[in-house]
Amino acid sequence: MDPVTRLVDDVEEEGSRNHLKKKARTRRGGARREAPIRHADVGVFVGVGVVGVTMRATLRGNNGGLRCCVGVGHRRRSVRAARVTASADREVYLLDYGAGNVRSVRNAVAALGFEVKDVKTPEDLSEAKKLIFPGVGAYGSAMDILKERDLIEPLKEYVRNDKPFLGVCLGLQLLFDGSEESGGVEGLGLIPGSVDKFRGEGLIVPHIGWNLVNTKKSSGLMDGMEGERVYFVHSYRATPTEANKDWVLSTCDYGGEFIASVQKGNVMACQFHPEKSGSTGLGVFQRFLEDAKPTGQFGTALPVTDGLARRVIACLDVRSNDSGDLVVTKGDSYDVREKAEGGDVRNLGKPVELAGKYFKQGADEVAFLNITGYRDLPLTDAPMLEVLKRSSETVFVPLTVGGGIRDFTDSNGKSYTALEVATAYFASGADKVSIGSDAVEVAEQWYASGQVNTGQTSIEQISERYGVQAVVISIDPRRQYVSDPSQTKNKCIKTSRPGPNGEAYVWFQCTVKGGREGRDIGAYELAIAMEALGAGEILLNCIDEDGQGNGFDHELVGLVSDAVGIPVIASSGAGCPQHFTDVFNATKCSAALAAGIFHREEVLVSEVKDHMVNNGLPTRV
Ligand code: 1PR
Repeated sequence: MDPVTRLVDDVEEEGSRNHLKKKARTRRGGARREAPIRHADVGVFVGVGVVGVTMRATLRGNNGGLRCCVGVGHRRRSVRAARVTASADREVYLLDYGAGNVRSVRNAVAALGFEVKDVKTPEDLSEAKKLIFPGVGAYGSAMDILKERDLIEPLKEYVRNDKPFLGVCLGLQLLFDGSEESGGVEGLGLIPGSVDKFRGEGLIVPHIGWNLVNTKKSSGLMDGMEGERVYFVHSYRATPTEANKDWVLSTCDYGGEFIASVQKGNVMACQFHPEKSGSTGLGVFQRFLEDAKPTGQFGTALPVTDGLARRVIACLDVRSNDSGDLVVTKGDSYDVREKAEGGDVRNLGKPVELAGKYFKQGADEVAFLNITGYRDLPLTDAPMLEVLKRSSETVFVPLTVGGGIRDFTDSNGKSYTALEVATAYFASGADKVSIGSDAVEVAEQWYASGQVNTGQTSIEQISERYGVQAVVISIDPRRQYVSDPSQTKNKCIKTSRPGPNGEAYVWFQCTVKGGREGRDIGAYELAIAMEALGAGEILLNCIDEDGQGNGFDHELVGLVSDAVGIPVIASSGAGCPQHFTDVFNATKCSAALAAGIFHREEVLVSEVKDHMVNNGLPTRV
């Protein structure tokens, strides 16, 4: 059977809960359920069934070409695909130079029925008939690693020989003459032009999220993608010029036009991440792998200036319950135990299963927070790593993981750095790591030492190695009321919800260890320090609103999103779809996150998206 049609999964209507609750069946037949993951017996679960793949990828005739129908959950997409060569070689080489999450690329390629072979030596490149170069991390370190491995000349030769090549993200940027990143670095020099930082008054950088592209010419890679959003995450970009115009395949608009993909002959590259762009992105990989030919049908350039979708993120707070199973839990103001005395940790489901469910419902990202990570060492917390590995097999949108990312010394006196912990998470399938308690400690020291960047903090080290876009700061603030701003050194605002004694002002106190300890630093001050140290995004929780369903705290979200130029994710308090549109309209936040309403199935992610579309917000559907 054709490997693509093998991937087909019937997604069927089920029950009264409508078009959205679908039953997944794997290609082997029966539904596969997630086994409990325990700390004691991790190894048992390696290779055990995972949540059913529900990609729909069928090929049908269409005007002499083929029509590729790729769908996820209820959001079936029917896109005109380029002609596909049935006899394409089923092997592809991957140039993984060990920086960042390449697991998802491997998983996407495998899901499409191709075998991945690794480029380890320059000789491998001469063997390769098809090559994917998924560049992740910072430009400077990528070029350094390629140089150390003697891969620069063989790579240039491969491209000059017009052999099938697909670069992804940094894999596109490295083709250019050089980059402003890492203090100015020379690239492979195969495409004229330099890669520069996004700039613009009020522009939020990094450019993170789902944006629209304007295709400039027909190609096997991108024909049929008009109107589809793809996932970008980057701070630097190449722009179209007279010198590189014969390379430009598509552009995107974010503070001005930049290059979204290039193609000349068999050499192609995308600034966006196909492996993180759901079914649309898998279609891109599929067309590259299957040697798709241009159809002549491609998207007309739309005058899109606000194409970047507001993101909807599903969050899974994960911890062990009293029986040792790793479960998704959910608190009320961070209390995750049932109300009865001696109550158990609330168990709202299994992490891999729920992540798969939210992907199918259309979540733009999924976040896992290991809420007891502050007291465990994630490097020995294999279940969490296993959750990531298994989720990344079926969830083709970005995964963030947080909890316990800090320097750590174990009971044997062995020390681990936060960078090592983050590296383990990236290697297991995380695209971003989120840092909570450690960020507070770092910010306190940063202010105490006169706001000097030492290069030694977890935030600096991880963003230096993996890029700023990979570092999220999770803030756990609690409202503190004062009757006069002089009563605190932290940034206060006048509040529309006065305190218990009628206090008219509020500041948002940072906490550590899951809200157990308050510190004398506000969310505003923390966010500013983190941006200065190289964080790429703020995940802004709110202990007061967590689990309450009363809506996001607009005062908090407004304060922080006005203070920084990096994306802010509003979190805590969502109770209905309107709360999402409210926070997007009232503040500059780039994304909104919810947990409880999704876990309890009170609201589906897709219902939030529908509401956003109906209210005119740029939305990925
Ligand atoms: O401090 O680096 O080890 O990271 C620990 C991480 O775990 C932090 O990101 C911290 O936010 C999180 N965390 C710690 N304790 C809890 C808890 O709930 N007891 N959960 C916790 C954070 C908040 C959100 C939640 C939203 C949306 N949970 O993630 O999902 O509030 O909920 P809602 O839509 O139901 O209102 P470190």
